[in-house]
Amino acid sequence: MKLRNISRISAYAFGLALVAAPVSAAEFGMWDADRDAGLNNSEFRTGFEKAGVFNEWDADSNAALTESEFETGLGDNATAFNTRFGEDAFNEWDVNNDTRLTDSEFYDGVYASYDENNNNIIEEPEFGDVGDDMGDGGLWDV
Ligand SMILES: [Ca+2]
Ligand SMILES: [Ca+2]
Ligand SMILES: [Ca+2]
Ligand SMILES: [Ca+2]
Repeated sequence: MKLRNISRISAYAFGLALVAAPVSAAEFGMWDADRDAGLNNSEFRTGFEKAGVFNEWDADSNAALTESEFETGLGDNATAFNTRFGEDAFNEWDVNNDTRLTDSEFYDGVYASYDENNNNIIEEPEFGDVGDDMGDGGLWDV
């Protein structure tokens, strides 16, 4: 009886270990193409584009996101998104104020938001949030 309980507990612990294993879709080292321990805008964009968020959200495939496409894309993640990027991210990222986000406006906006110390490089600690948001069930899990 006692033995059986122990084996059940270790099976449970083993299951937890599997669940707790990192499921991040994003690896800093793989994104940092020139290995200078920071991600510049183009390294970030190359890595981030693989998630396919912009194209997925761009429902009519006209290479621009309207606010409605943006909100539909966010769906249930709107609250988490607003916590991370602020409630007015769409308008802040729309640099030319034409009420549409091009892919560059979108990627630049996301990039600048993760670059918390505003030095135009995403360092590994800043990248932690990117990894979280790109993992299963994260903001960018499309
Ligand atoms: Ca780099
Ligand atoms: Ca569109
Ligand atoms: Ca725009
Ligand atoms: Ca930075």
